[in-house]
Amino acid sequence: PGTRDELLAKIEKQLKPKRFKHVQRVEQTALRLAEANGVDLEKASIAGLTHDYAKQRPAEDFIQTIKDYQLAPELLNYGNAIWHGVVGAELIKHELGIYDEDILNAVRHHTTGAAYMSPLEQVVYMADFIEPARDFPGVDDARRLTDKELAMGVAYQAKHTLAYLIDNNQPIYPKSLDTYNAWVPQYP
Ligand code: DGI
Ligand code: FE
Ligand code: FE
Ligand code: FE
Repeated sequence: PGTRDELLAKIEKQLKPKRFKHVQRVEQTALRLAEANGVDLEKASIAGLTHDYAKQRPAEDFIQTIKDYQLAPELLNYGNAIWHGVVGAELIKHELGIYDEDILNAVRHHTTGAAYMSPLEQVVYMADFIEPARDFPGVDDARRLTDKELAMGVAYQAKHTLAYLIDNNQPIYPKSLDTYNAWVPQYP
């Protein structure tokens, strides 16, 4: 992995300035939520910085990676929105040498969530949703709930995202539905 500066330089090379600023804000927000929830700060930092590492890669890179690492073929039915986390984690592992499965799972699940999410995964999922530049109807409710109880923030995002996707006639990745079922009835 090398030093933090080396990691930052590799991430910066992959991202346009706007996206690079976003991942730095997600890191800061993840650190704050990690501190409040007893989560490992170094893992929160690395997961926050790397979560969108693959966001600007061409579709061919993801398709090749799905084949190379024999990931679920159903992934081919989706696109960048799903690939950059799930498939991006493999690129992070092999290009950045980050083998920590806690960090990789936080990247894998940052877009869709999952039925089971470790506290680190919850922190990164929420940090991406509420980082200071996020501005959408409901973001302040999401911030307030997340500060009150991390799991309530997770439930809020799961419901909000599913409603948004349905409203926009988007395909639902099954894991997004799993997240809704696992979290929303439990933290209404
Ligand atoms: O990468 P970011 O923009 O920081 O945020 P993200 O990774 O959380 O979300 C990327 C996009 O993924 C966002 O526009 C919502 C979309 N998305 C989340 N769940 C699903 C999804 N898109 C589809 N088609 N299906 C899903 O289940
Ligand atoms: Fe993302
Ligand atoms: Fe997100
Ligand atoms: Fe993000």
